[in-house]
Amino acid sequence: MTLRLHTYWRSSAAYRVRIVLACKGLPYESVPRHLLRDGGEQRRPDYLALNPQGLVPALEHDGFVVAQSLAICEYLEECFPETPLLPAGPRERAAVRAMALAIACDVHPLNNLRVQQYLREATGQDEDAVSRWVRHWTAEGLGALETLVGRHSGDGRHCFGASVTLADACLVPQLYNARRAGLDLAPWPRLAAVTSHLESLPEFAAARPEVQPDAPPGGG
Ligand SMILES: N[C@@H](CCC(=O)N[C@@H](CS)C(=O)NCC(=O)O)C(=O)O
Repeated sequence: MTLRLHTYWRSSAAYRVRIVLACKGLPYESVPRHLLRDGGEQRRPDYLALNPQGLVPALEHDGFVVAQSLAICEYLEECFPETPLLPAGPRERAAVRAMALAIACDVHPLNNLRVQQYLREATGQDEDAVSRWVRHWTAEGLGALETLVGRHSGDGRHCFGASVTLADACLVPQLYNARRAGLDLAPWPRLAAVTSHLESLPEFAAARPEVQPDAPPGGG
């Protein structure tokens, strides 16, 4: 059995999948796709043949290719159900998915590289305007998530209940992005506490951008 993850060290969508792979104890090969070099390796024909969207991550599993981080995570959950990352009941699963999707569908896409590039290059926004855009949409999404985690966390250390779920695999990379964008996490104490606990777990540590094989020395 072989798993190959097309990834970029700083991609928060790939980071979600790396967390899930680590939580499930699945060894995999990393295939780095540098998102900035030469106009973006994710836009090269060989990669577009795998993922016509030209976005990382994509996963190859014994020749089967799947893109979209949450589709990948759900696929892994179904193929490798040990260490489940979704709870048992339909309502509980829906609650976890709703938090994961709030990040993956409503926060992350607005702040993605190609969106920021479009704002700069096609609409002529300066760095300050682009940063305000990123911070605005991130803060709005995280504010709602703070309330949801207050409702669903069982121990103040996980988004839902008292064990790691798909929502946690989405939260930690998004807070990594929020810190990169210069946001102060003080308005979201629950999210900060959950993230601080999760980042101390070996599975989450192994998925960190700075320890990936394609990370530049010193973490960029
Ligand atoms: N919804 C997709 C988003 C994937 C995505 O946007 N990936 C980013 C990196 S985090 C990317 O490849 N960006 C390249 C670009 O914008 O050109 C997923 O969850 O996999």
